[in-house]
Amino acid sequence: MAKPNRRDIFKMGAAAGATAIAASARAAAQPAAAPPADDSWSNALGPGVDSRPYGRPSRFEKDVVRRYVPWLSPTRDADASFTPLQDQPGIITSNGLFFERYHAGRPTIDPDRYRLMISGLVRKPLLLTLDQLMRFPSVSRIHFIECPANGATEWPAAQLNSLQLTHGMVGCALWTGVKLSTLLDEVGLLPEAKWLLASGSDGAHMDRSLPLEKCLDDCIVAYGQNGEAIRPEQGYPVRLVVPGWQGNVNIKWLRQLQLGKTPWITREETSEYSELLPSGKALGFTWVMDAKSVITFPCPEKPLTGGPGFYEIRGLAWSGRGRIKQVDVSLDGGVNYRRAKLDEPVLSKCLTRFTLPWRWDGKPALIQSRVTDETGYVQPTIAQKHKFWGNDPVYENNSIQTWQILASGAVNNVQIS
Ligand SMILES: Nc1nc2c(c(=O)[nH]1)N[C@H]1C(S)=C(S)[C@@H](COP(=O)(O)O)O[C@H]1N2
Ligand SMILES: [Mo]
Repeated sequence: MAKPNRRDIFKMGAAAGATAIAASARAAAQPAAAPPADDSWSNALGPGVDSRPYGRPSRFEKDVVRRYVPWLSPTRDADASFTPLQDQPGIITSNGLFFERYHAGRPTIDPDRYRLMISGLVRKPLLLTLDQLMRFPSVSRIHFIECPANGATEWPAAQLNSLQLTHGMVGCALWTGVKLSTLLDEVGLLPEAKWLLASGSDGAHMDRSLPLEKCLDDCIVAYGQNGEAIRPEQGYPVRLVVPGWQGNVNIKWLRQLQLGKTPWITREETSEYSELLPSGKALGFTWVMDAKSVITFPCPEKPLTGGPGFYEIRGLAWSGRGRIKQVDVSLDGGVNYRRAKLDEPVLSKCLTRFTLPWRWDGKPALIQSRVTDETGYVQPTIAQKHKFWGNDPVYENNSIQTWQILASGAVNNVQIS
């Protein structure tokens, strides 16, 4: 298909046909006869730098906020919120919109009193202040963090008619900090050290065991998030970033790294974050987040409002195993697929943006995206997932999402079995 230019886009809308919707779209798409007159904002001196020492989005963006599902959060303060992916234009999640997950709420940590302890099977245990941590050689990397419970409500059926609430427990940021391997080099690992326990200083003292191989690979003890200090929501002043692995091992408000011989098998590794399989056995340490993709436009929150004609289908794909190789988009519920275009940059363990030009004929459609990552892993259908996980799982729902487009342009969350 030739790349439509701007005029083609309008023409397609205008040529599209006879329905009432098409007629209103045609009206909306008519080029204006004259340029707009100066509005009030063009005739006044606006406020200057002093009025806003810390910037905020335009007040017209006030509905772009994190949201939560009341029945999933029975306590007064919701313990999980979701990123509004439908309003995220690129691969970076704004700090104010990054999803939150709290096991015991959000502590307020005084950076002057912050300490990071590295202990256990090491030659030289260390107790670091924040200033001392920041003196180490540093790196900056863009990675997503996703809670494995993202999409949990959608295991039994399509339940929540929302992109934000079905897929928004993921965010992607530029994390800056010290490579964990650098710190482990400093303390000197004893030969018996094979595992690391990372724990937080929140009321939950959330702690997870990590195999040394991953710790020495790409983990970051991070203090920066998208060009400023890590937000309190994300672990101020320091969090562990474990690229591509389950959100819950990315310990926030990090206070201790302990080296040992074997995994600790903490509460977070038994009563939580393990999954009962149909065989009756529980599967633990399912760290890697398998590849997932979703169409972010159109979606339930962003219907097709312009009638038939040209639209750009847009979406996000990510994999805990590495880079995205390809994304295929279906317009007919998974019968036929077209290859989408991947937007640069395509980075490892990072959100990747994809687009596909689409001329909507105004008829109902079932749109889906399916990602393949660089290891060849292909995003499964929900039926394929149920085969392995059984009928009542909680975690790891990375199945293909179907959005149903109605003739009105409205979009619904549906499940195709
Ligand atoms: N100390 C601590 N770390 C934590 C948590 C927590 O409750 N306490 N929640 C974990 C869970 S379950 C997830 S999914 C991620 C969420 O990261 P975010 O809140 O920055 O989005 O943080 C993890 N790290
Ligand atoms: Mo989580």
